[in-house]
Amino acid sequence: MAAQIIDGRAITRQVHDEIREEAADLAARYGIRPGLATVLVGENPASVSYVTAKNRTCKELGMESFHHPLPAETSQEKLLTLIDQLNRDERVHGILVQLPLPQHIDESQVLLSIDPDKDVDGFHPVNVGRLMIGEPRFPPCTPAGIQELLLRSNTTIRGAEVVVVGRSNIVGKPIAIMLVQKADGADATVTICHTRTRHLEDHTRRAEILIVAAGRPAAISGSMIRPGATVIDVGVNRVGTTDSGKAKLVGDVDFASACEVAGKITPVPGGVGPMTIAMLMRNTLRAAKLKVGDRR
Ligand code: L34
Repeated sequence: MAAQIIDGRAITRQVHDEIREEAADLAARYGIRPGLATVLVGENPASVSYVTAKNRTCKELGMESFHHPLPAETSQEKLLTLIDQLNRDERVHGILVQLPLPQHIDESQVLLSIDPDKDVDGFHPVNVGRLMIGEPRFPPCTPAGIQELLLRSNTTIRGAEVVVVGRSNIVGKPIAIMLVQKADGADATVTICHTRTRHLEDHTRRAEILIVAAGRPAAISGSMIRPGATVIDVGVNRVGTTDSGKAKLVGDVDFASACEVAGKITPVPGGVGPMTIAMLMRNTLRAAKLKVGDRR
C-alpha cells in the first residue's frame, strides 16, 4: 500500500484564501494593508527564488511588499542601518532577513537588531523565548507550516510519538518545542535526533510522526520508518541536473522506499516549502493586526 501524499500546495491554497480574506477585512476596518520588507544579501540562487516567491505571494494576498536586495559585500553596519530604517517605517509590519547571510556578517547581531514586534520569522531571542514558554507571538515559519500540515491532514498529534531528525534553530529545535507544549495541536512526546545520535533507526522506527530536517538527501529510507507513520520531509536539496539542465529538487527522505512503508508523507517539492511561505504571510498579517490592537 502506497502512502497517502499530503498535498502541501493544496493546503497552501486553502491557507492563502483565509489570509487574503482576513487581510481584506483588516483593510476594510482599519484602512491598513499588511506590509512585509524582505532583505536579501547576495545572490544565492535558492535564496533569490524563495525571496521572489515571498514577495509575489504578498501581492497575491493583497499585502504590500518592499524588497531590499543588497550586494554580497554589504557591510554589517550598512545592513544594520537598513534594518533600523525598516524598524521605524510605518508601512512595514514585518521584516524578513533571508538566511544564510554571508560569512562576514554576524547573524545573531542582525537578528537582535530587528524590532521583536516586526520579527515575522520569529528568530529574535525575545520571540524564541516566548515560543519556549508557550506564549508564541510569531511561530517560526517552517515549524508553523509543519504543524499546520499535520493538523490539516488530520494527523493525531496529542500523545503521539514524534521524532525530529535535526536540531537547527530554524527547524529542529523550534518544532520540537512547539509539539511538546501543553496545547491544542501539540501534547506530543518528542525526541530530537541529530548527527551524534547513536542508532538513529532505533529512534525513527518508533515514530508515529517523523519530521526530517537533516539537510541531506536520503538521510531516511523506508527501513527506518514505522509502518503507517506520518513522514514530514523538510529537506530541499538540489542534486544533479535534469534533461532541461535544471537541478532536481529532493528532500531528506528517500521518497520511493518511504512511500512503501509510511501512512502519509509530504513530497518535495510541494510539501513543507510552500507552507513556509504561507506561514510568513500569516505572521505578517498578525504583525499588522497587533499594530492596530486587533488580537483576533
Ligand atoms: N530568514 N531565512 C529566513 N526565513 C526563512 O523562513 C527561511 N527559509 C529557509 C531558508 N532561509 C530562510 C525559507 O524560507 C528555507 N525556506 C524555504 C522557503 C520556501 C521553499 C523552500 C525553502 C519553497 O517554496 N520550496 C518549494 C520549491 C522551490 C524551488 O523550486 O526552489 C517546494 O515546493 O518545496
